[in-house]
Amino acid sequence: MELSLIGAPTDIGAGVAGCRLGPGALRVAGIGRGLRGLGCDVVDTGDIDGPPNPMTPPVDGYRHLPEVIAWNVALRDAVAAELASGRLPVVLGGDHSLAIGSISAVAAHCRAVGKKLLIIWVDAHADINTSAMTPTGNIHGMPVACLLGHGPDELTGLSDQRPAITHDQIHQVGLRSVDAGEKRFLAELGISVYDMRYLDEAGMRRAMRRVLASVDADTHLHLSLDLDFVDPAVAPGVGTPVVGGPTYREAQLCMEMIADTGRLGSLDLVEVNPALDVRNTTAELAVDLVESLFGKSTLLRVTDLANPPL
Ligand code: 4U7
Ligand code: MN
Ligand code: MN
Ligand code: MN
Repeated sequence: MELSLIGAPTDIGAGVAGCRLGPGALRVAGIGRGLRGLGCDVVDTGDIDGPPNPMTPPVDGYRHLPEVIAWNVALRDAVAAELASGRLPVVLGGDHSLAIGSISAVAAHCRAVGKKLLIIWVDAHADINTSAMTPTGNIHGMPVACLLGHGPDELTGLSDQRPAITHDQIHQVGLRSVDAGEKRFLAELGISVYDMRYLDEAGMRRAMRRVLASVDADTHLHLSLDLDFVDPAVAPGVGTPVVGGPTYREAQLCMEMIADTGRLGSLDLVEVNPALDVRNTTAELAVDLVESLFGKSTLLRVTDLANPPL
């Protein structure tokens, strides 16, 4: 597997500063070393550039819109370049607004090469706010809406077509903090959501079996991994922690089941905030999860997807 790490050191879309330090923390935690240890060919392309965070209040429902656009244009181009050279981009965020640029590039690439794109959005939040319903104006709470065509033209138009993706191309897993407007919008759009209530009752395994049911040889899986997905007792270094998340083991299972498909094509690692962390715990957790995602397992295990274990 040929991977390219792309650092995007910004918290331009977040409410709390600090995840601009995420790429460095992930490197210190050994993201490159861990993936090379699994036999991957890893190139660290360094960090992309963008404007500083002015920490100003929202204007017309958006905080830092011009700066968010600049970062996402740069990331879109960097991700597109790696995909074009046949490498799997691993975005080291940075806040989750970066998924707009990242997934816009992935969606265009999939259309160009004739692959089916499926996005797994793993998060405590739905990130489907618009400027009319956002409680904060923070654009890291809006990437899903933007990718589906609801948002400012400069962000909804970053792919080869608008909208970049359709509602049936995304599954959300781990949600437990969804704003009132988002609840209505999720239902209206018919988005597939496996929230914590579902995971409590049916389990991570059943959720992921359903998420991955349509995956075939022509599928490109994109994982957008917001570290606030994991319970804050395990992942304290995030700007918007929400109690009641998946355990370490449940998060690992989620990654392992994606790994078993062999169809992962691109990855966002976002919302790690080293300024709020305890001894780089959250970046180290992210590296752990990513190792599972790229095939680390306890035993030599061969999974027969046609005949899964009960
Ligand atoms: B993250 C929030 F209001 N919904 O829109 C908002 F609760 O990328 C939080 O998932 C968004 O971490 C969290 O600001 C964005 C808020
Ligand atoms: Mn989140
Ligand atoms: Mn977000
Ligand atoms: Mn998020």
